[in-house]
Formats: sequence, structure tokens, C-alpha cells
Amino acid sequence: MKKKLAILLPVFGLPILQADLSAKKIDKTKPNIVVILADDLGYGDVSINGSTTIQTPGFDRIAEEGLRFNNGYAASATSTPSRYAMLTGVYPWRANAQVLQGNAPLLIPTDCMTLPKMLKQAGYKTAVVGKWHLGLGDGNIDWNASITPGAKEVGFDYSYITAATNDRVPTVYVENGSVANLDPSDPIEVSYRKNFEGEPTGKTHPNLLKVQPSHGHNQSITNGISRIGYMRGGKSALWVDENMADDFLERAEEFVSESQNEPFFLYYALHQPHVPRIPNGRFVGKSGMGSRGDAILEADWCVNELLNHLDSLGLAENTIVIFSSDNGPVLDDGYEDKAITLLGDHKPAGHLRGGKYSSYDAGTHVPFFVKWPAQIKEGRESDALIGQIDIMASLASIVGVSIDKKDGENQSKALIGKDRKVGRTELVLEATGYNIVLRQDEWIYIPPMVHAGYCVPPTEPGRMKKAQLFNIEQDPEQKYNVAEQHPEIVKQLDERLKTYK
Ligand code: NG6
Ligand code: CA
Repeated sequence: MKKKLAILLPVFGLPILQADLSAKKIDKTKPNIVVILADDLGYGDVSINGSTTIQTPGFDRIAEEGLRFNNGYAASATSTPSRYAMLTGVYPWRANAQVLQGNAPLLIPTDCMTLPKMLKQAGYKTAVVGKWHLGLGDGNIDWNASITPGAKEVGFDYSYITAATNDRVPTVYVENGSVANLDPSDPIEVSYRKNFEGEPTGKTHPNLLKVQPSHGHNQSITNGISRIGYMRGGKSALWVDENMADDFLERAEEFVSESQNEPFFLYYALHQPHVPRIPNGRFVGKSGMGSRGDAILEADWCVNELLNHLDSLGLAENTIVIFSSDNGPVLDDGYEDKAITLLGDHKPAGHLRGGKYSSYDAGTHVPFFVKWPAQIKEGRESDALIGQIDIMASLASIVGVSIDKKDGENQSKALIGKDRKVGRTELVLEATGYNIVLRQDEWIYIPPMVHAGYCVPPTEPGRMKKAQLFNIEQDPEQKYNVAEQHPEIVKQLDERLKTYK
């Protein structure tokens, strides 16, 4: 049509043809954006970060085709607060964000600026696929009606999500604010207080289970797995854990295909390797490390597939892909899945100390890779300090939206590898129990314990009655608490941390 016009009207045709050509040119102020967030994946669970026991070519590709951060952080050592920070740019302890149950109300205020809302201002189409865990509804949720507010009110045009974790009820997908595949004649009821009469639980019917719980996780049974919380009904809508990876990947790829002609933002929130680790049969036994390793291989395969999909549509060149994890690794997180006994030499946290829930570094120090072929040279490594909390302000600067300053910083130079040395000078990190930690330059300061805070052995909680100070550059394994040698630094960092609260 346009070509015909150009022939018939040569005077006006020229600009039309030029417009067609330039449309194919890359607009670096409107790259597509894909944020991939794994669930409980440790710094050392990725082969490019040093794992020799499992190979993760999909995750590694992002670093190999772009940039690998040596100092990339989640905001918190658990999911809800970590995700809250990434999507809002606000430290989660300001909002008392803690791990939410499946029937918790939406945590993010609907008038709050968020990463997807910011991108919508720049003309992006937005989607979230996978683990949500930020609450849904207003506190009185009816799973059989429209569920609002939710992902849409947070800024996502399309959503296909789990309400909370894969070990919490309701074990159904919520698509654009409604439970997917729900049969109205079999309504869903959810309670975190008491069981529904006559319904089997993991506690009363262990014989019905494919994996036994090790702590908690002995309430309602769906798909042969006992969960946290009680639910009844919704049979046709229940997810099959073995198919979750494929279900999410399919939706993620569909969204990319449908949005290929406009700038899009996809938040692909993988559910692996969080418990229960129930990968598809294609991956069972593949890691030699039991279901935790197998689930990591499954997640890695999904990431590789999505990257191939971007390649096949010719989108990869101008797509920013950010890969990270919501918090550090954990082994036994509530099911007898042999994560400890089959671990062998594998080090989920790599050289770092601690893990999920911990105040030590591996609680929040996670894999962090970014690729953007149009702008980032391949195979780069960065020592710059950066947090997921900075993603929103950094992307805002790239796409040209101005937002109010919050805790997240515009670290766009670090994000795209122009600054590969410094990044932030300071970052507040959170472990469970509202225990906050300050990383400032080469120092990590862990104040005397406020609350014990939940943690699962063998991970060390990292909380002590006395102050702890580590020189993270000289001692990345946090072996030497040098607080007594440097009382003046302890004092200065303690005062600094107090200014935040
Ligand atoms: C804990 C669960 C754990 C996991 C965690 C949230 C028990 C004993 N443990 O309460 O299994 O679900 O919450 O993990 O119930 S997170 O990665 O979503 O933060
Ligand atoms: Ca997690």
C-alpha cells in the first residue's frame, strides 16, 4: 500500500519510504525490556558464576552476550519484600513487607509509581507471567469473582500469575484478575486458619503425597503435594506442578509474539527452584542432584527458550534482558526432597556466606546479568554495586521518563556497563525479621540482632548480639568479623544505618 503511494506520488512518496526504512532502525530509547527473576536461585547455582556441578547455558548466555555483575543484589533475603522493592524502587522495610500468604491483600498501593507504570508512560505494553507474591484483592477476596486490585492496578496490561508461592494455596493461575479455567459449579474456598470439613491434609493423609513435608507444608493437598494453607474446590483450575514451567513459558512467548511491533516489558517471574521442586519429567534425574538441581535445569531451559524466541523474531538486538533471583539459595525449605543429601560438592551460594533468610551476604547477593546487544558489548564483567531496587530509576532514564526520587537510584551507566567499577556507594539489605544490613563501599555492617528472624539450617542466620563488620573486598567469604578492630567504622556505619529508619 505504502509502496504504491510512493510510485504514484513521488513527491510525498520519499518521506514515506524513509519512514519505512527508519522504522526498521533500532530505537535505543525504546528497547524491549525483559526482566527474568528466578525464585531462590543462589549466586553459585549458575555455571558462569563458578558452578561446575551443574551447567546452566541458558542463564550463562545472558552474561556471555552481555554483562555479568559481581556485586548485584536483591533488596531482601525473601520474596515479597524483594519483589516489592524491584517493582516500586522503595526499600521494603519501609512498608513492613514480609512473606505473604496466598489470600493477603495487594501490598503495593494502587497510586504508587511502579516499574510497569513508568514504562507504560513511555508507551510500553506490559505483562507479568509467573510468581506474583505481592498480594491480591482488598483483603476480602472472592476467588470466584473478579479479583481486584491486582497486577493490572500495579501497571501490568496482561498477567498470568500465581497469587503467592508454589507451596501456598490457592494453587491456581490468575489470568487478568480471574482464576483461569474455573468451573463456576465448583467454587474455590481458601483459608489460612482452618481446614474445610472432610478435606484431606498432608498431616492426616501422608499416604496421598508424592513428597513428604519436612517442616510446615502439611495442610491442603493438591496435585499430590501438601501446601501451606487450606483450600477446597476449583478442581478444573488447579495447576499441575509438572507443567508450570511450560505453562508460564507459553504465555511469556505468546506475549512477546503479540507485542513484537511495539515496545514491550515482560516480567517473567520463574517459580524455580522454590519448593516444592516438581520439574517436568523431561528434567527429572538430569542434574544428579535431585529435584533442586533438576528444577534449576528446567528454569535454565526455559530461559534459553525465551532467548531463542526473541532471536527468532529478530528482537534480540534491541531487547534488554535482565536476569536475577529474588533472594539467595536454600536447601531444605520444607519438603523431604533430598536437596541436602544429594548436594555433593555443589555450592548454591558459591563463595558467599549464608543463604535465603540470612543476614550474611548470600541472602541478597545474587546472580545479576544484563544483555542488550544494541548497547552492551558481549562478555563484559562488572564490579559496580547495583541493586534490583535500581532497575526502575535506571530504565526510566533509558526510556526518558522522569520519576520522583525514591530509594532506587538511576544506575543506568552501571546497568549497561558504561560504569563497571563503582555503581552505588551504599545499599541497605534486608534479612528476615526486619534485620537490616548496610553495605557501604568495601564494608558490610551487620548491627546487633534486633529479632532472631526465621532461617533454616544449615544456613547461618548471621545474626549476633554483637556488631559484625566485614571487609567484603578482602574477605568475600565473611570469615573475619573485624568490628573490634574498627570501632570508629562500626560507629559511623551504625549511625548511617539509623538515618534510614
Ligand atoms: C516460609 C516457608 C518456605 C517458603 C517461604 C517463602 C514454611 C516452614 N516455610 O514460611 O517454604 O515458602 O516461606 O519463600 O512454611 S519466598 O521465597 O517466597 O520468600
Ligand atoms: Ca524466593
